Amino acid sequence: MIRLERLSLFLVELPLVSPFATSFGEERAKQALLVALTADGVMGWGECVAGSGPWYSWETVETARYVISEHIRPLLSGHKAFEHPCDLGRVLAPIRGHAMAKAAVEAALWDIYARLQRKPLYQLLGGVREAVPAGVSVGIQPDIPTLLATVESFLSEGYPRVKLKIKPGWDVEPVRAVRERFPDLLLSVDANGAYTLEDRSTLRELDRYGLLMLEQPLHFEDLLEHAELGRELSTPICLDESITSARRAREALALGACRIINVKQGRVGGVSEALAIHALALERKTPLWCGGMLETGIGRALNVHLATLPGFTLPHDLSATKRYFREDIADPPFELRDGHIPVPQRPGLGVEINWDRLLRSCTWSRTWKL
Ligand code: OSB
Ligand code: MG
Repeated sequence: MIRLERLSLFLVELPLVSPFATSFGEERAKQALLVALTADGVMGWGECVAGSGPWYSWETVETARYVISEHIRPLLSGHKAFEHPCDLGRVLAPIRGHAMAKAAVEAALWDIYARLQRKPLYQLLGGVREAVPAGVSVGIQPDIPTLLATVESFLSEGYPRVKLKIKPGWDVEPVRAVRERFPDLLLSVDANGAYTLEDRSTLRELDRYGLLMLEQPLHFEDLLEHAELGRELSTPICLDESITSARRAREALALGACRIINVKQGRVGGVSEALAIHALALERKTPLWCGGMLETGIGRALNVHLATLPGFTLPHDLSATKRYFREDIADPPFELRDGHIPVPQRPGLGVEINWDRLLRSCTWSRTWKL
């Protein structure tokens, strides 16, 4: 039994080593809300994937801070003891939506659960690998020569798969240039919902470059138009933003809206919901991979553990720590080994908070007794 004693929130800001540009904007720093839960003297950590503004999702660090402080905290106070992290879903059920806020709390509970059993988290999740295939997500670049140089340098580090962010006006040209220069590269693209069915001729042109997948080409809430587009393309469509729960994943597969799913535990409301999507994907033989949200070492560790499950069969958006930050708030940093990220083997998430760096990058924090 896990008996919760305290809840802490930390808002941190870490500079990114290089700006990250997508179809919805550019980020120069990573803002993250971290959750710490204490139980039986053990501290467990979770990272909320909500961003500084409502661009990728309607949730933000501020909405998550509000929902956790004002709505999740009282529910935790009223139900302090947990048999298993999967029990949290029922306790938080009165709160509709706010998947990222809920997921961050659930993540901290998983960390405690595994630490109390002195086991690395992936073993308790049913993971089957000790290293997961890495991948790198390359933001929109100022020009093609810069893009080629960026891709080249990631390949020299050993990344086995490259994903290019695209948007109208930055699509066919960059994809053609990268494909001509690197004919055998595992290459995919991610539009973050920047296109409509009126752009189908552009999207059809992308079909000629042997892409692994086309990620979230259309509106973040859409399933029907993705199904229609999918019938016109040979490149598989992968959904990211549109898959907000296992229920949505079931609908998407029933409609034929995607052939691949990008799993982000934060976007779907937590690890238990991600496990439900995993079970569905195994049953439906739908390949999964683990997406990323430029997480700090806390969130990245959770993603690495989740990516060890048998249904996660494609390279992930999991890169080495130094691709994101000069100094992370958790140790040790993640490194690339033969194109893979080794899975932490110590108990729980298997990374430890570096309190010096956490407090240096912290802009706000608060602790409550539960
Ligand atoms: O759409 O996958 C995305 C980062 C922030 C928000 C959305 C996305 C991304 C990435 C980065 O592509 C993946 C990573 O963490 O390396
Ligand atoms: Mg994406």
